[in-house]
Amino acid sequence: MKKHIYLVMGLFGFAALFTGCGNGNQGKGSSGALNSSNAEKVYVAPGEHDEFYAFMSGGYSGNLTVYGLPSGRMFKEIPVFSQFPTSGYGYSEETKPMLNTSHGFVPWDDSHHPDISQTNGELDGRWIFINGNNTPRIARISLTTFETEEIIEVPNSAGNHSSSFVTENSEYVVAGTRFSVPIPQRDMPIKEYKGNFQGALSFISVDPEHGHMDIKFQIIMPGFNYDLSHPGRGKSHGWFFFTTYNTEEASTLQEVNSSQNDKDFIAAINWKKVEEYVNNGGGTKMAANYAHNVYDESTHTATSTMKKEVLTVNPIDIPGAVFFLPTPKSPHGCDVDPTGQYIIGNGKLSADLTIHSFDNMIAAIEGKKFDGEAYGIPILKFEDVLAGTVKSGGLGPLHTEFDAEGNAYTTFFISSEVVKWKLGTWEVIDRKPTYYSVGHLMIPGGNSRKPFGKYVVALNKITKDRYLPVGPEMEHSAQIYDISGEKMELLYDFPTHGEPHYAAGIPAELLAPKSTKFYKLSDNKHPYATLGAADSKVVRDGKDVHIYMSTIRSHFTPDNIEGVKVGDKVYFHVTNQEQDFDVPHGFAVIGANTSELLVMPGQTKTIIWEPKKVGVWPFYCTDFCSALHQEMQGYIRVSPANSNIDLSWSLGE
Ligand code: RUQ
Ligand code: CUA
Repeated sequence: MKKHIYLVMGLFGFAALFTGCGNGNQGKGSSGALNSSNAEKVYVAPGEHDEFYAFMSGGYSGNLTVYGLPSGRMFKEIPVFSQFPTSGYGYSEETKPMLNTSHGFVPWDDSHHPDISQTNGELDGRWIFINGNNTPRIARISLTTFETEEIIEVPNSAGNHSSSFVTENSEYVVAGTRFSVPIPQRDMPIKEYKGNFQGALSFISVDPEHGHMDIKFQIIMPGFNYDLSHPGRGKSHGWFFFTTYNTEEASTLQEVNSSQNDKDFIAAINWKKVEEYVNNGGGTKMAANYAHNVYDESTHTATSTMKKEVLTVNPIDIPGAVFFLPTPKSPHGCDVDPTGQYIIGNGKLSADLTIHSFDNMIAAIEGKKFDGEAYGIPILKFEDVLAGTVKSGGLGPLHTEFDAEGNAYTTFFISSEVVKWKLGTWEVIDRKPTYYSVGHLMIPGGNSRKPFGKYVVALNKITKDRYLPVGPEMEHSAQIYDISGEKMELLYDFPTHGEPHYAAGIPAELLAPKSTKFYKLSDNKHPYATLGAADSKVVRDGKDVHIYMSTIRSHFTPDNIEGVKVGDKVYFHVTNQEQDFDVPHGFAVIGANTSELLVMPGQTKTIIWEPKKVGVWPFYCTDFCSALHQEMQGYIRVSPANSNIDLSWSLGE
């Protein structure tokens, strides 16, 4: 035990060395002032477009941000798991259901790993998935509208971290639990964790046409922590690999107690076998309660449905479906190379990288060469599955990505560097410092069969002196390196929003041409849509007042409304009549307790306003839409609760 404490302390002491003050000089010293050719490599001239899109997870912001590479310019924040005042997402009546869960309305989450849908192991640019880590959920975002279209909650899960990675033809998006829990949840002593808590690995099917998600099955695994995962590809398509830690099943002081075992496991799951088993009627239906939220583009409205059942499977009921590969020192990243042959486990507390061979694994399974079992799951022999070890010389390896030339790039958190090494020979080719404490990294297409190479982006956890200080917290810092040559070259730093845990990059030409410009008004099926100014009206239904409002440059119809009373609940249903690219209108009314709206062309959005004071109150457009934007305004008169003023409104005649 003591030895382990010293090891941990030693590592963090070393970390302090690398992340301590004084690093400013190191930064300037080793990268040098950017030479002009480096500057040219990231310079995208005014009006020119970037070569790649980069989707950065927002971490504790709960969202997803879109950047251009190589410029590092941020284009958009896509709200996913968190309310977003900028557009009214999660505030408007149409989008509130997106944040519904079995715990009620959850307006925030911690988003982690974005992954783009694939066909034949290559990025197809249809959707991007991302996981909510805190209240376990998986979201699907359209890469034509860049809007969140669907969120499914994951029951029996907690700390949804080894997620959301897609199989080679987007058959499944996979979600694994980081924290094991009692399944089903129940009241029990925490110290009875060992042998009683379990970890669910969820396989969520993706409808090939519309992308709709459904939990096909959950594998109920032993009570370890399932940290990260990646699908097999090519020859290993049909398998999925998960790193585990805390195979000790410690429930207290994990920092020490879950670092006891010399090796934890990579769990190898033959999901095709499990799929066959459940298709033949295998598995047990378990009562559950989880939300499935779907946004309908034609009504511009989300609905939330509670699902009541999930299909669970016990891995020991399916011989040949699940195996454990011993992997040193609490592995974090679990990455599979583009050929599908190598499975890389990065032991956080190790200096070396462990690379397993898929062929060796299959041979060992066929030869039944097991080294015991854990809860009935066969453990393969480390030596039998090992393909090689990278003697990196770095400390704290986390994540690995790949280029198209047979090279791998691994981040080292503690020694703050990216190390480039060769698959098959395991030799280190190059290493470059990062500023500082890099977590994930991303190469466009770098976790598919077809990496695009060219750049690697390091997603650093600590920023410190890289930018002008802005108080105690700095935005995280990404760094882009040119990887087209033998040696990596640092090109540029740029800030990212929230804490990017992973990112996904894709050539711009695969997305830009199909990006939605506006929604067709004639396709708008919203029940409160106002399809022309002449349809504008105000309707009272008891204390509810529905305002069917249309907007077009530069007026609201109706613009003046009377007959509303204190105690009413006023619904502003705002339809944007524009049929042109990039002309949203905003809507804000004084004293609104939710937010404003930002309504895209052809769209209808609703906010509720509950006036508490008598008076004449203005509303206006918040988005500077035309030269007469400032004139885009109106008034709503609020009379005492007992007044008998009739509803009336003006249509600008
Ligand atoms: S984690 S810094 Cu959430 Cu992906 Cu490894
Ligand atoms: Cu519409 Cu400003």
